[in-house]
Amino acid sequence: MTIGPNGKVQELEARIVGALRHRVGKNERAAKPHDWYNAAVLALRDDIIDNWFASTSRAHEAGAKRVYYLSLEFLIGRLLRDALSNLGVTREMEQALREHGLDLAALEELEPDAALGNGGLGRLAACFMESLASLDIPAFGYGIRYINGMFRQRIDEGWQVELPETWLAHGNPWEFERRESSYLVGFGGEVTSDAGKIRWTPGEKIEATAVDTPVVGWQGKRVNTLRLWTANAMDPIQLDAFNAGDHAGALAGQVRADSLVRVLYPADSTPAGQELRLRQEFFFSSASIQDIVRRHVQYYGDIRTLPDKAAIQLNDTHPSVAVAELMRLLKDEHGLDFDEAWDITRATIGYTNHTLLPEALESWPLPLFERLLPRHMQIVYAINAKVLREARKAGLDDAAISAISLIDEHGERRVRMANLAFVGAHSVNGVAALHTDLMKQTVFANLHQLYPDRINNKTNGVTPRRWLHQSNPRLTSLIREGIGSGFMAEAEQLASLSKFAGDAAFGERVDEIKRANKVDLSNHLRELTGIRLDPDALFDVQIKRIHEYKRQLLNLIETVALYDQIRSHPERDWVPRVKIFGGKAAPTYHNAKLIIKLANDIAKRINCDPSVGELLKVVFVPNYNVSLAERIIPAADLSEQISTAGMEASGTGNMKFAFNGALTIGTLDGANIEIMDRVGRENIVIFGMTAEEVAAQRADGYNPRAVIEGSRELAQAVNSIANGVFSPDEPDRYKGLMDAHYSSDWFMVAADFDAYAAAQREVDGRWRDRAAWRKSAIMNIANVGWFSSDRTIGEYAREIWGVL
Ligand code: 4GP
Repeated sequence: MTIGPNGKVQELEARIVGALRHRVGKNERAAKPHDWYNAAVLALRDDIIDNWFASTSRAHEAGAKRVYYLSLEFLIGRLLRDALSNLGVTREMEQALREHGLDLAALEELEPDAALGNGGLGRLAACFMESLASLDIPAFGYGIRYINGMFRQRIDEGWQVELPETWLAHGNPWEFERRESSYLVGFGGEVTSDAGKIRWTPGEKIEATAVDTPVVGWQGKRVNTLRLWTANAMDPIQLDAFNAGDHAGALAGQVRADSLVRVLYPADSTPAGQELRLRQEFFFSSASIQDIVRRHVQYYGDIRTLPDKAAIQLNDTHPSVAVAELMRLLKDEHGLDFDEAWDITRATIGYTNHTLLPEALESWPLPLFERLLPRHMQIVYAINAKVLREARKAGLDDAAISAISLIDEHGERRVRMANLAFVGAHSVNGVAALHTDLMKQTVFANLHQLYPDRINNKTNGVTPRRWLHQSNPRLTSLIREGIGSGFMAEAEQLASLSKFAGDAAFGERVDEIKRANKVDLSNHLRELTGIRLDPDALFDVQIKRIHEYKRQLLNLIETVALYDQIRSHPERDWVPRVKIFGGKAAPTYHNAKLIIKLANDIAKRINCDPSVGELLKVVFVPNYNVSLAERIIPAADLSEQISTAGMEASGTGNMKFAFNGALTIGTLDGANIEIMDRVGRENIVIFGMTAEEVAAQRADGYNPRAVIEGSRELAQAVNSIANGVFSPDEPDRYKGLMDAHYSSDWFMVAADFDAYAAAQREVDGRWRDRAAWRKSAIMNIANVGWFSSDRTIGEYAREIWGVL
């Protein structure tokens, strides 16, 4: 039985009740909302499963090449709305539930966010999974089924407090455990050689078991698999120890296995530097590679054809060890010689880099790597020998050879995971044009010299299904009215909206929709924070991980400067603004946590100051996650994308805002540049130094003190923060943070401040001209279709994976 858009509500309703009774084990009288939620998912899931089987058989029968996306993070968020809308049965589900007095929107709120990612990299992986299914490309995502995922952020007295996220507390009706798909993953032990045959005998083995979640593409065309690994001890309980009274000790093996899948390492662009992290990386890479190789041999018999049937993409360096693991399986288990194994490995693997921040380029102390993975260490040395010989032959000098080496010889020896991924892949891509150029010029300059054809660009994208259709139904139906529904599958059709750019009536409707979204958000934020917002104010939003390079501080300091100006010149015609911030800080990142506290301190002071009244409000939204983003983005007027040029690899939030008609205020960084090229310079507010200028200033000896002292507004704002105006309970709280701007200011907040403040006043000017603002909003929506992840995945598919 399949429910199509015209399917019968009754059928679905009967299925929900059946699931409630026979699978959840409750009748209608006893059922709690959570039971209904589970029953609704189970009823819908039956259809998804049928499509899932059909998709798998189709790929199998066609002998199709599969894409395997290896990622330590999948920030998928909630699935119910996504599945309903991609299957086209939202209305039917609404009606079926209404017959039992239930509201679908309320049930959707019961679904916990699957927060298996930190930020951009993890959310990109989720968008890619949806686009792969929508483009009908057979694909598996491989990752870890974290029991607690990303931490939950609570704000206590303005400070971030991290709590475990218990997203699995009520079970997870979306997933299927596949006990039969289990693999042993070894650690430590020793390597011996017997008549030339190498044998690794691990000292410890952990069992990885697959847990599968279906990923539904647009209109249910294809259902792919997100396969997340969970860990079990070989010997979950040692009965002799238990019987001897050592109850905890008897369970130690399972606890050790659990610790591998307990938490997502809460770092974004900062090094993890922990043994546990390397163990997690190897655990999921090994299980995934074993699974891929097993499937290939089972289907096709000959491991040598692997590159014809499998494309493995490494999402950043976290799965780099997969290069060595694939080599090990090909050599030690399948008996290939080194060169043949190397050709197959390289032809199968691609690598995506997501950040140039030097501290985020993973490397592991050599003794740690060797102790945990003795066989892989040998393989890394063998690969290194081959690469360095090639480099020598190509005439590279000692400095270049030392930069290329998989072993970092500066100080304590370390294994460089980015270099391993680079040499082990046939394609290495950046995520926006500028980022890709900088990869060639900076971190990978020498590898690029040796392998000049390897680096390529694939500018990021986001799925318009989740980030327009599902999160902004009002705008979606207006667009539909104007240009039909084709844009959902082909986002570039949005271009026809530009014919409405000068249409006053259409512009007013866009405005009304924005206002309605702002009213909804204001109500939600009032519940969350107690702060009342005026939906007629300009909603100015910066939501993303908290990091100094993303420069939330630039925004906060400018907010303080604006506060000072409003108080000094109350007679001026100020544009009422709501400044919305949200984001998590890595728990060990002191300055990022201090920035959160500062945002809250500034909010506390400004929001109750009658001299600014409704002209300025500041909100820090606690526990920013995918579901909150879905509420906030459709309600934003202004999107803050203000990183120091050259530091934000791409950004994807910038694209989501533009899809929803917000104007961007941004630097010439990451994908902002490409957004500007497409929406037009007159429909975006660009300010500040270019990446080249940043590099030149740094090289010339930047003097932030002189800059601060030369800018009255900046100096006053920095000094008032430094002197405790916003922290009377602890006047020195921000002294160090602000002093750093005088002495080094690595992220060049001071250098860009005046340009940023001027750009904000330009925004005010544009806002006052309502017709022009609406036109710009429409031109943003009309011209960002290119940033659909369908386009990005199409490029990967054709140019890297060879599957389209
Ligand atoms: C992020 C980058 O910071 C961001 O610019 C980019 O859009 C995103 O990846 C997806 O490519 N990096 C991370 C990370 O999230 O953990 O390094």
